[in-house]
Amino acid sequence: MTERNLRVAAAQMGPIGKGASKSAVVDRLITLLNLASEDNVELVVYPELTLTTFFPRWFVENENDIELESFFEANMPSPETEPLFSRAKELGIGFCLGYAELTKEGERYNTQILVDSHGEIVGKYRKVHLPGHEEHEPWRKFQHLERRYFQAGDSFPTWRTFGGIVGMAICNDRRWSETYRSLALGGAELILIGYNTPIHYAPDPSQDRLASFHSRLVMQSGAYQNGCYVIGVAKGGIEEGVESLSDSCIISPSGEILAEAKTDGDELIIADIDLDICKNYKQTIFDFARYRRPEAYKAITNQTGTIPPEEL
Ligand code: CDT
Repeated sequence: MTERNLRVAAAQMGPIGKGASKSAVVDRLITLLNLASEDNVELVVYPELTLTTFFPRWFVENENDIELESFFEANMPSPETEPLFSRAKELGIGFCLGYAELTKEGERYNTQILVDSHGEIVGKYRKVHLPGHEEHEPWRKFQHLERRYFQAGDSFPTWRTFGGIVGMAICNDRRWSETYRSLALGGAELILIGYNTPIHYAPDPSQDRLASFHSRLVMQSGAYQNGCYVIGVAKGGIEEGVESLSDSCIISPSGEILAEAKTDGDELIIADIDLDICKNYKQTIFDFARYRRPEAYKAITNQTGTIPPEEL
């Protein structure tokens, strides 16, 4: 069997305060990039909305509010992020970066880009599953207003790059089996997922103690059921008084964890992966072409909510 080896890293970030400048954040990203270079890493994955604090925790009435706008990027690279692109290119390292995107048409997305080792943006993904709520809900200890501040993306593209087929997903996407299956139907062998997961879940706090378990559960099963590597990368720790899950990890197509973060702060974890291992699963137990039965799965694309049998 051939080998398609890649040394990858998850660049977990600790908290980013509301007052932190983007340049200060980029300095932290470059510090992790330099560490990655010392270990000959080829691809570094940063978290969701890497450049700022997780601002959907605050309600802002006016969408043209200057502070709200300051969390978004109208250009990528921007003057503040350009040093990251330059340093990565200089080191010959690719990276994946999550940020809040403002398009020329004024649309706002929760976005992740994939940059190759020459500093070229080769892929862009816009978050499909936007969790939380649209309006201010004062009963919550903190808000989760992604549905107010972002439009939803509409597809799960994949790209031939880094010697394999790569796809991306963002945070809440990782809880939905459709995410991994859609990406795997596009051939994904490596799925890059940044996240910000507050440990307190206001609609059902009984889930709080399970935050770590659920995060691993979905990413490990997504990897195994689709014969993919998954890199899950957190912005964790206590940010503006809200504790978020760390637990960044790199998962193999067997579903096993290859590397995991030990801290709640800025930390680089590294793994050597062989993309040909995906075939062990994609060509056997999860041979889609042979075993999938889409004619039996019509409900998955024909309906969103549940349609139970009529009550007797
Ligand atoms: N960022 C993000 O998508 N976070 C959600 C939090 C739970 S829903 C309020 C997540 O799925 O981790």
